Amino acid sequence: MTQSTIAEARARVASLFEQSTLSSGVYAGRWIESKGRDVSTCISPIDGEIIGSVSLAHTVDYEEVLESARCSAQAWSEIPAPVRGYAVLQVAEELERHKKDLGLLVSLEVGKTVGEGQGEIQEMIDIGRFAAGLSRQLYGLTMPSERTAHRLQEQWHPLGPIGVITAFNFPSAVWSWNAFIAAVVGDVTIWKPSSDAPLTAIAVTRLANDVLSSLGHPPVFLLLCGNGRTVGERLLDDRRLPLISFTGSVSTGRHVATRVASRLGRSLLELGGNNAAVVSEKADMEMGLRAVAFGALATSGQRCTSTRRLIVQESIYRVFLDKLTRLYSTVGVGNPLEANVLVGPLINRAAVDGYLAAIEEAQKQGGRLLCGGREKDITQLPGGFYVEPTIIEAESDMPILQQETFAPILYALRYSAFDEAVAIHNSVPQGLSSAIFTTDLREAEQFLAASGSDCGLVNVNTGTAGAEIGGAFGGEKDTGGGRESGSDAWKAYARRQTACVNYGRALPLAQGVRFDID
Ligand code: UN1
Repeated sequence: MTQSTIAEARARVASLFEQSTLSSGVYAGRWIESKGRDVSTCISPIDGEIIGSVSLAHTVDYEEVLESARCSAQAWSEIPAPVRGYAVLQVAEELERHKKDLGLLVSLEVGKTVGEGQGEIQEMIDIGRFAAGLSRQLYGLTMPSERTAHRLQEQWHPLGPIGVITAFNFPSAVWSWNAFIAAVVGDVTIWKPSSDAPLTAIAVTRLANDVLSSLGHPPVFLLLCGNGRTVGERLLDDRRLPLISFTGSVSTGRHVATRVASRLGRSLLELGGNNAAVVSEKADMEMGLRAVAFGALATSGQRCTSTRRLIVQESIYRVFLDKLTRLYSTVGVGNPLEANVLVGPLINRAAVDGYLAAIEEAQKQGGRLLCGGREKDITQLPGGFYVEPTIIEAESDMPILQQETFAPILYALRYSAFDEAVAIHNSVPQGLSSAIFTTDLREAEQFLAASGSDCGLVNVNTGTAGAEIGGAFGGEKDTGGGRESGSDAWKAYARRQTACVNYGRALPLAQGVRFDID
């Protein structure tokens, strides 16, 4: 069963690649040949087996990608935005045609369940459709001028080529949040995917540019697989890229922000979350249980939006934790390609080590293990990276609570008064996503108020993970302040220009200043 699902998935995704063995990881408007390039081997976290290999960018390839981006940016910016939007829509439709295979590729490459792999592709399709609509709505404001016969108006121009650096956990969706929105604005994206997920990036890049080329457009979705130290650092320092979008850890994000700022470039950061769900005694408990389980366990706790802290009112604490622990014991952990499995592997060995270290540290600090806590051996998949979903009873002053561990570890805390719940909730350096479960309008509104949750995303009676693309996505504090995806996040990819036109015959000056030369 296990082996056959994996073999079946591997056979299906093979159709997404031109070659079954070595794929080029660099697209500069043409796929750069692999000869003489370093090669990276791709391992599936499901069974530790090799699923492909990818050639990485050489120094000369970097320059070719940048040059291609410059040419494309020129041509693409001259195409009307609604025409660009139509092209992005066609890319979305193509992704939909390949949704099943692409989703399986995501599952094979990063270990998502089949449903989550498909969801990842759906997220790209959704943002593509959103971007197409947006392409007719890149509105600039018109302001009344204080001067006679003057027009004052803002317009939004493309930035040109931009860099997008993504993480393994959303190996294509987060790229599309950036790339599709940037494309309708008129930018060209140079994508550096995670070294743990280049195959998904290659497959998506191929499909997207083939669609553009069939419509007679230039390639605007360029790809640069390579390691962080060479390719990543060059992107950060490259003055030809006015914007670098980065998704990843807080510590790397700090480095990205500093480097990009030192050349006065802009960075768009989507860094760690350390998200909490508050469960009030007035919650719909069943709803809370399901949402907390999804938030903590989906993608094996490897989302920026994963629920890591659970803050429960003391009068229902014991009952809620008992029910949650029971729920955890029923959750299937193992091969994510199998139907009854909800928790797949972690991405690699280092992630398993990080999980084990965090649990040991939490226990040293006084945490009490309620369930899980160990690596999990799946007999048929000895090479996979599986761990047990874990709940640890904690105290709010334990230092480990300040830290994000990308694994299914949930720290349970209790509170007595509502204000205390909010204080515990806000007591971490990160500020991405938050949730409250309550049927009490006052509590819900207090959580939504300025003095409530300090995060970029706030949810009432739905969990911290699983945001829709229509809203702006991102967080405060150490999460980095960036906003991507929906709403008016498109403005980050554009150059705002304030235009003032005098259509009169006199030259009145602003603020009534006089400068009479004669
Ligand atoms: C991430 O983990 O970087 O809200 C993005 C969610 C997904 C996106 C997560 N739609 O969980």
